[in-house]
Amino acid sequence: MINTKVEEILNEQINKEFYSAYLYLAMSAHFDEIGLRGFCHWTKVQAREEVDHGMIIFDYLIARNGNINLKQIEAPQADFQDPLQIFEKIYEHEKSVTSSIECVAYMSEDECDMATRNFIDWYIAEQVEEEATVFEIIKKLQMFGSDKTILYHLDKELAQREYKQHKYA
Ligand code: OFO
Repeated sequence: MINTKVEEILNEQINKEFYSAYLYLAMSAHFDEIGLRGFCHWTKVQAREEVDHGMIIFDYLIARNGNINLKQIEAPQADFQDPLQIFEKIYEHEKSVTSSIECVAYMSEDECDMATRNFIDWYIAEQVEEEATVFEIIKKLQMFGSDKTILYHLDKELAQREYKQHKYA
């Protein structure tokens, strides 16, 4: 049986991961509208990964005989601007998710739940990767975003992203 405080923070984290999926889907729809198909694809793949992140915690809680307490998912914003502003928003969002994952790590340690402390390490590494990937795209957009030809090529590059399902083993 899992510690109740840890159970609660993991349920909150499931909600945050599904909210992330909603946010990326809203962005994907915007990119579709403005004809940036590669950006649309990239954010849609990210949305699928976020659903995986939520599901991994869901499966982990069940494996630990914890209670699932699904909360309401907030609606994401629907009005977006140019790709650079959107990716800056993504970066801020991912930094906040990193902080909440770190809170899960702290709480697991505080409550001497070493299984969850070990489990959450995968998320800590994942956040480092996500922040780095997003920051890389921001740098490209900052340097070349106003050049439509380069934006076109960046759109082609983002269209190459492949979805790989993340699972709780
Ligand atoms: Fe789940 O990694 Fe982004 O939010």
